Amino acid sequence: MSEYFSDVSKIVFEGEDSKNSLAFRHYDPEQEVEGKKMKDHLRFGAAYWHCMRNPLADPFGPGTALMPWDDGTDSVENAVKRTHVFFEFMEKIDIDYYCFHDRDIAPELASLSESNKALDAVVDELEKLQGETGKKLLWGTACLFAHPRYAMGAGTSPYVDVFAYSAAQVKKAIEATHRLGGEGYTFWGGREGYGSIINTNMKRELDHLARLLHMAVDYKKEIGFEGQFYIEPKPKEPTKHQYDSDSAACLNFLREYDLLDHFKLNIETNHAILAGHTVEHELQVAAAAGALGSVDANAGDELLGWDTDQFPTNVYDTTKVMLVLLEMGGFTTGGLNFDSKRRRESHEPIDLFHAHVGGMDAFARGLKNAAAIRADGRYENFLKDRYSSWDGELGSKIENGNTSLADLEAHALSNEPGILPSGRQEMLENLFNNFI
Ligand code: XLS
Ligand code: NI
Ligand code: NI
Repeated sequence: MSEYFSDVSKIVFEGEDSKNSLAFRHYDPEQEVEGKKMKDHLRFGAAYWHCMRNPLADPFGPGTALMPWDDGTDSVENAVKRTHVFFEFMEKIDIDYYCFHDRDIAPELASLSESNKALDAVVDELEKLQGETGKKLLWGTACLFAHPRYAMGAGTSPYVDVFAYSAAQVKKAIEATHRLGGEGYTFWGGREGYGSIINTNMKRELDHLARLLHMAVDYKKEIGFEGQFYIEPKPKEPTKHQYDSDSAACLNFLREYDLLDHFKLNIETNHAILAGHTVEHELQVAAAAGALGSVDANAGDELLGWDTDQFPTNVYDTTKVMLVLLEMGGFTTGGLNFDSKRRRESHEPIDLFHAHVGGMDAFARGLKNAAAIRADGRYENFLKDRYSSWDGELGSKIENGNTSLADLEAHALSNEPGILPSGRQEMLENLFNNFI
């Protein structure tokens, strides 16, 4: 394998006492937690778009990222070269999975058929590299938001030719994902929403989006693709409103259009914050519906109101995420994909390593903390106890749908609630802190 990162050797676990900034202090891939290896709990993924294609521009200035391997052209040769850089990166950072959009890995050329041909050529190379290294595709997706044709949406465009073009791109991206043995395929509706409701037929746009997803489900069956379909909620940006705004809105959409059996959710931390939720709220809503599939691991900045896609470093947050995941029994097809980018000031290639080392260590600590909280049992017991009145005869009758309002009136007349036990929020917060 060629050496594009010649100043970095393979990152290894050195333990908490290590002073080496390019070593893991907590992420020990083979260490077992709750009877499973850390790497199998966490299933880290690297995002092709942020690692290889993000120039680190912001609204006030162009990109700063140094990418000495990239000649800046739209040639297939350049695209193929990037795959080698990316695989060297994954080898050295010790990440097993990756995710891509069709247009990250291969250029968009003058016509759809040329773009398809370019995509095929790059997928050939990725297939080879996966075979040589054992790296795997967590999920693929189509970029239905960057090109000006998608300025008004893709599956929700007012224009039928745009809808058809997006369907063609989805078809091809599912094929590419299938060829690469992808464990999933994500639909993130980057512009499936509106800038203003004044020029929008919301009902018609939602009907169309559901049509697109139904066709994708049909096509998946037709070609025998067994990967999991995901929808990734996000409330806004750059739209004023996106239809897949949060977990609850996605689940409602999937139910309304009879798609719930075919989709799970891919939850992103920064999107949860934009929706006015915490990530653990979004995860719990998805998990309660049996629809928590995968996680785009990142962090937002409380003082900035947009999707800053920062690397996760807050151990408190990663602990909460890992608690939900452990409660759920862990990932099946999903993983923790770093949908995260370096700051514009962190423009050197080596910053890619620092960023991922930090994210991986933060999640390894989150995993260990969450397992310790579960082993301790006090938190779980408190919750169990808090709801224990529901475990009695009346509670079970209500939960099983065997009571009427009149029954409950009869009960209430002779059982008025007295002073309730405390919710003990502060005590529980203190308890949680003991494990951080
Ligand atoms: C952007 C989204 C995007 C999806 C994949 O905000 O997070 O990166 O994860 O299309
Ligand atoms: Ni994302
Ligand atoms: Ni995002």
